[in-house]
Amino acid sequence: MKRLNVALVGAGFMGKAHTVAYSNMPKFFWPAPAYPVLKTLCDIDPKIAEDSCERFGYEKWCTDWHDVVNDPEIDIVSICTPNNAHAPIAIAALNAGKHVLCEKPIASTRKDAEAMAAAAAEAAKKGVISMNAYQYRRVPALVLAKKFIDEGSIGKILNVRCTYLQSWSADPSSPLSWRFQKEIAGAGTLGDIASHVIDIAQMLAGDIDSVVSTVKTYITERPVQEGGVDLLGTVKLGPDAKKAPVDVDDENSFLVKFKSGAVGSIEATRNAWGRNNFITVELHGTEGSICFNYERLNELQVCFAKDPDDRRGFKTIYTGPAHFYGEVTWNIPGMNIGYGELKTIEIYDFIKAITEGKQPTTNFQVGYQVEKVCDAVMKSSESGKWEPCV
Ligand code: SOE
Repeated sequence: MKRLNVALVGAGFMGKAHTVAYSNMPKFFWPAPAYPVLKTLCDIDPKIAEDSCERFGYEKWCTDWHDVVNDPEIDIVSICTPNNAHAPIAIAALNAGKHVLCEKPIASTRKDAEAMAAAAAEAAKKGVISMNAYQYRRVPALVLAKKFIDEGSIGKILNVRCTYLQSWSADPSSPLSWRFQKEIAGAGTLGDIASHVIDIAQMLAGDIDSVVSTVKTYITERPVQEGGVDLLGTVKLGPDAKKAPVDVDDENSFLVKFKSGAVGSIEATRNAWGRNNFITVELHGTEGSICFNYERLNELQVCFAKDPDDRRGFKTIYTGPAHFYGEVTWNIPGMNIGYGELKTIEIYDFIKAITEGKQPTTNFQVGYQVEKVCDAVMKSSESGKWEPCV
């Protein structure tokens, strides 16, 4: 079996997720399209790099990403760094002929996103694959939703309502990690989580044409976390800690018009007590409706207009062996999948794209399209007007 050497850049939360997925992919998908070999782990902090190398099972570690990009042995670069490092690493890796899986949002600025999409388009001519980690569109229930839509089961889509609500930053004593700093993250909740539902909305209903938005920052300063490691609200700092300003959004809500003529709304916040990974999607069509909530990710609700008046209502389909990759994850109804399996499915699609030489559905052009919507959301929050996503 063909073997592909993987280099991971950034050993935080997402680095763990990518590693688990590379390791597990051949355990679920066998024969695998190719076997990922955990070759090099790179992190700017030498202690973290050495420790994570041992823990995750990579062969070696380094602290400078140029070393992996220049290493002829490396086939794949998985980028799990803060957002402002995505562009330099991804562009150098693509130019060096490495396949790149990059965490979302694609970049911290629109300019970087454009440059990454251009580098990916050039590299694609030589069979190099680019992918953005918009894994939620691969939840089997959402793949089923797309199947219903493509088959015409809910008719013409009229309205798409999406939310992504979390609570991990609702406590003002949660530290100021890079996710609250514009220079590093580019945006707050908008790039971090609204981007996921923008991707899902566009996958289901086609490209968004224009938006009108409101963007809010509720907690304008946070205690400074020495070392800057992103602990996603799992630590709280006391009142004596030095504070620094937050210059990104906590919450954004926007109305959207799709190119198809459908309309809808998207709302995202990380300050919603009681909501954890509350990705919801509700679509209304001329022939029915579809409803999804990630907190119950193995379920899809559907309602068909053609059902008799006294039977019409939402029914719940439990996803399992009969659905997207269900026969290879856990092939017994009701075993269910979670975040780990979802990232594994994403890695399978990535490795398959590499071996087949076909760009995946979440390639850098798609990541750039999401960025155009985010850019229009920020513009509209300042202009107070509908802004085109161009
Ligand atoms: C934090 O909001 C976060 O880790 C996001 O960065 C991820 O993209 C999301 O999947 C889970 O929450």
